[in-house]
Amino acid sequence: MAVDFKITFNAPCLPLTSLTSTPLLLPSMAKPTLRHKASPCLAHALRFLAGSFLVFLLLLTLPSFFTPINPATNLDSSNTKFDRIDPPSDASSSVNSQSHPSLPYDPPDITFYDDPKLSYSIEKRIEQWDEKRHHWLKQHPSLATGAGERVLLLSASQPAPCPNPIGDHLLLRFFKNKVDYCRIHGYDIFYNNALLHPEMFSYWAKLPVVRAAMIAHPEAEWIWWVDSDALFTDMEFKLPLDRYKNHNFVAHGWAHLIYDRKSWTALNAGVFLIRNCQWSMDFMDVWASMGPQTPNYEKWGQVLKSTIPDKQFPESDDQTGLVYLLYKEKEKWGDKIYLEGEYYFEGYWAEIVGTFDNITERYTEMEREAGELRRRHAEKVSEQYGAFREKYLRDAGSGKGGWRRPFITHFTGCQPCSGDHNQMYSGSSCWDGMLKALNFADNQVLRKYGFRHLDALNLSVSELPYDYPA
Ligand SMILES: *[C@@H]1O[C@H](CO)[C@@H](O)[C@H](O)[C@H]1NC(C)=O
Ligand SMILES: *[C@@H]1O[C@H](CO)[C@@H](O)[C@H](O)[C@H]1NC(C)=O
Ligand SMILES: [Mn+2]
Repeated sequence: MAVDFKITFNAPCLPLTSLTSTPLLLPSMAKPTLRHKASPCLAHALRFLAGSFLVFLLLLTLPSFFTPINPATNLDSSNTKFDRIDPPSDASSSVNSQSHPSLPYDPPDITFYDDPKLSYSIEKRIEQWDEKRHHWLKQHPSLATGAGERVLLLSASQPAPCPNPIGDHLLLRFFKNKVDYCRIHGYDIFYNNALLHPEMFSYWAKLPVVRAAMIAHPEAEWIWWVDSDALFTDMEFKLPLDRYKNHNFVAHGWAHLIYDRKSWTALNAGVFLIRNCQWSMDFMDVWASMGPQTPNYEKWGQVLKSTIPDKQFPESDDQTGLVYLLYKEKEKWGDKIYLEGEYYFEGYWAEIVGTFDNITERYTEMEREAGELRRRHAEKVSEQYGAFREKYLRDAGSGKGGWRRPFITHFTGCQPCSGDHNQMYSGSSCWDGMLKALNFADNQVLRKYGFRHLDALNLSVSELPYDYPA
């Protein structure tokens, strides 16, 4: 037992899928003491369960209790045909258990949550996270199925109202876009607008959120950070998670720009995927140690500025910090970090916005020729139509120069909330660009509701004709 545990503990972070076959272990010596301490809680839980069971029995004996006011609903719930079209409750069918997890069920057994020493704060180290998480999953089998692929999307903005008069409206639309994407693909989303660490402001604020979300969501394998100023401009595209199975951190970037040029724009830290595992906890500890909450913040500013020559401002920032870690500690972190440069994992808006019109035209043309893409359908089955489209996109390329819809468009430098955009751009290019991107994305969503924006910059909509664009 102890030997087994040791092996698990020493193993590097691996995708959960490769770990589910091995027994899920927690230090067995920790259990009895915790269990002992928590026994009053257990008794309480049992009483509660017994109580619930009684109520349940009572309800079973009172069928009239269930009779809905609406007879149509009653018909539905007592219709035996309904049972037959339900997917079989096969444990190997992850789709089924993912869409019907026993959400409210938390067994009374002790988990890492019951450890009073566990802290959600980024300043407290967490250890043996892989074992803790796997042990929790073992106790929540309905959530363990499919956990290796599960993604939680995270985004955030400041706690106070935006200084830019249309800032909050823009953030609302950026947020709506993320909610749309998550609903279409069955992902959970957490939007934070509290500063979790008072000193970790601005671009540093995301690290405490990612850390807390990992603990709050042991059922999620990946935490996907997407900046508030980034939006999905291809609602169909799905992350190629399989490609990242041997990695724990994914960002848009190019290795040669890190190792040859030491450029702070060699990657972008505004969108990243991070695996929910101990490696990531350790990596974030190191990454966050360059932040404003540490006594070394100023020193790190100088170190980063002197190591990364094109860094533009003296304060230590998360993105340059990441480039620095890859450059200086490549052996330590590099082989678990995937720099995705093949598609717009996130893309620079100024390079993208001008391509929307041509892309729209190409897609419209494609749909004129392919009836299967024009067919109206329920939003829930959207992914199937995204998969249909792939064969028409074989020559579309991806990323710069291609005509596939860019996956994520990032309005770096535009600062929708503060309105304090980089002087490189005119305000109107930023605002028009955002409106264009938001409508471009929204049209892909509204279509499932039968409407579309006719104008790239106009909020009004009109109904889509049947068999559009025949
Ligand atoms: C859009 O397509 C037209 C016609 O094919 C082409 O001339 C133009 O350069 C394209 N614009 C962009 C931004 O790609
Ligand atoms: C948007 O389009 C509608 C309908 O075409 C029009 O009445 C309205 O004036 C437009 N709004 C703006 C701000 O251009
Ligand atoms: Mn950003």
